[in-house]
Amino acid sequence: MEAPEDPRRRRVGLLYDERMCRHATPDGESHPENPERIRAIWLKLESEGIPQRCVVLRAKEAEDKYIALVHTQSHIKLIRNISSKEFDSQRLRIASKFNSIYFNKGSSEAAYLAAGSVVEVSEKVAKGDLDSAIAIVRPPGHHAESDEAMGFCLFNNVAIAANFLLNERPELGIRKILIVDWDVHHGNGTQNMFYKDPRVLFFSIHRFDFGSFYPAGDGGSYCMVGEGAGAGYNINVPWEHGQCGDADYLAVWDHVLLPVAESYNPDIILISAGFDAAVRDPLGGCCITPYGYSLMLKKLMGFAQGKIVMTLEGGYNLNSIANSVLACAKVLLEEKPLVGSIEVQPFESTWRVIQEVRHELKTFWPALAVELPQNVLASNGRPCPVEDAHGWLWFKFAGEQMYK
Ligand code: X5A
Ligand code: ZN
Repeated sequence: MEAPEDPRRRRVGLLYDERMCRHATPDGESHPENPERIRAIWLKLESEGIPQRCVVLRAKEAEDKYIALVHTQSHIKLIRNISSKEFDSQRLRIASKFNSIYFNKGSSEAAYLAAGSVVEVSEKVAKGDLDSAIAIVRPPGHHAESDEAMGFCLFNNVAIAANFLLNERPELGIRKILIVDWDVHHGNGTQNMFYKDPRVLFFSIHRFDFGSFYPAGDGGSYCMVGEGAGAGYNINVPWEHGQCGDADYLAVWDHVLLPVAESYNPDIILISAGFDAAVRDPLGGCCITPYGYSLMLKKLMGFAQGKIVMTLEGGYNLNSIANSVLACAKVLLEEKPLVGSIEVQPFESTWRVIQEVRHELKTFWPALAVELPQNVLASNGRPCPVEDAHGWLWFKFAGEQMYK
């Protein structure tokens, strides 16, 4: 006889599907957004016995009518057809019209599976069939605009799922969605799709470097607070430089995100969980540790009755992303109390950014109106470990050029 299920045990959905590995560069050129990313994550979880403790799901293709909630017909048509034979000779030329995009024979299917997977797990979490879920998908989604593939993203997976819950499943009672985008890049596509929509509070924390970091421009600035009915429901936390790590992110959690989440009281949280702000990521230049990610996630579990869907976005160091997702899976499974410590203080620039964001948004969120106490602000910049081409770790201060 089977042991009765522990009623307190968390039901965590875990979605992975090898078919999403078929999206790859057309001639095998190396690329950071490659199939090994999701394989590495899955292998790591398997080696730690995580799938056995989760509800494992396979991917399902999204229906066009759900994709059409956020994308134009012409964009859907392009992604649907790009992998067909007739497009064989045109794929390279078409991809070159977009910013940081490649296509091959597997791209269409992978794009539909990624979007459909996030819809699927979001519906199950919204229903209560699952407490929370992790969707290990690619291609990623948060740069995709309604009529444009961009930044390795074809369909905006998380935006499609959010709109699906709001518009197609009103009976599930999801009226307010918090999207937390902790990918190191600004989630421009998601921001634009919900810019006037108060039913979605979009929060993105990203490297900005005064507008020079990808996707560059003014979109990721803290001045972008939403428009019309959506005013106050778009929050950007733009880092001035790289090297931000656990202490910086947690300071923003404590002094921006959590007070707002508390007032907003979301019905579900969707995380655009890129892991390219992880230590040793080749693109991000930040240094969040697996422990940092687990704390960031744990602090969000206090909202929306723990209804959380994590969706992979970027993240390009295979070891870093695998260990970070593992740490997050353990948090969702409520394995044991978190152990670890954060040795360093936030950068001075972090406090500056936090104060700017609070100032910009305090008319919408009274919890942000109080001045931060002086003792909280009194801290100094500190070095951050960075790896050189030979695998050596160096300590480098913000704004300092690495010795060559
Ligand atoms: C999803 C993601 C990054 C695109 C960088 C292009 N995209 N240079 O992390
Ligand atoms: Zn990214």
